Amino acid sequence: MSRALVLPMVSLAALGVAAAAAVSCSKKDAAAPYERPAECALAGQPAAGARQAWVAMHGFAFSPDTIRVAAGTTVTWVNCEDPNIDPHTSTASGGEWDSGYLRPGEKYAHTFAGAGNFGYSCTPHPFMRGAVVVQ
Ligand SMILES: [Cu+2]
Repeated sequence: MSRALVLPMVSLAALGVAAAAAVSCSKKDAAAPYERPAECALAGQPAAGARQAWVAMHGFAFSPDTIRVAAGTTVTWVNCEDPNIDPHTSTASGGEWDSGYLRPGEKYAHTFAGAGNFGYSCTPHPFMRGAVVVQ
């Protein structure tokens, strides 16, 4: 924390100002260090028989962009971007699910009960496209 923020923190009102400043400041000044979710390392095609799968949102892309799962699998999207990157969504083209905005570090899970080929994209970045193939 910078020296300039120490004095205003003596009053509760100034604490609120300091908190607001922390939200918008750069990584090195953030109060708590950002930790990339552990699930980012799990993104990929699930092993046979798995009922959990993870898709990373990273570099303005879904990884893997097409994931193949068995019916009954829960797919979790996790935003693995650096903390200063805009939020992403996982939004089904057919309306089956919509994560809403996921900030870096946030997750959204959807369970696929039946077979199908489900395309999806990121609402604010329509060039981010993916598919879940449920067999
Ligand atoms: Cu996006």
